[in-house]
Amino acid sequence: HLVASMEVEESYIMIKPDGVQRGLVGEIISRFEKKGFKLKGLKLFDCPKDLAEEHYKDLSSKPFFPKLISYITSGPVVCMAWEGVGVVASARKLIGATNPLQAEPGTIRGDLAIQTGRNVVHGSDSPENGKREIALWFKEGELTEWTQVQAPWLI
Ligand code: FUP
Repeated sequence: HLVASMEVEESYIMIKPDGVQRGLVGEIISRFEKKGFKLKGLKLFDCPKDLAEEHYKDLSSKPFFPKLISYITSGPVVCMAWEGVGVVASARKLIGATNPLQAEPGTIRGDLAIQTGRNVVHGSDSPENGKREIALWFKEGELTEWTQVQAPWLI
């Protein structure tokens, strides 16, 4: 059927420090969990400055870069690796537009945030970046391979 021809991908999803501070961790995780994607890695983590800079290196010339780095390193983040068919684009739909005021109601940012600089969650923008970011944020042994027993009902 339809999904059989589509690629299984991985997306790096991160709850940013404002999401942790505001007590939104469970709410945000549940959106991906209920959708049916498979969680392969999860940790609460204090992000060092050099890792934040590497993660956002494509934005290093932007005027907001220093503020972005101090935001991401201002408190613990929740790092997640999610797997599934089409997970990269789907996660970005669940997350909503970068500017939360433009994000549709029903999306995480549309429901839970106001400011671009406090937009509660990150999601990889391509399958390639999904792989790159998961390798960047997780060490070997921190990711778990497992079989989702409900898969026949979800796929
Ligand atoms: P997104 O993929 O939606 O996370 O958006 P970008 O990769 O374009 O931006 C990454 C982060 O940079 C955003 F989540 C917030 C921050 N940012 C700003 O602070 N100001 C901007 O004008 C654009 C992005």
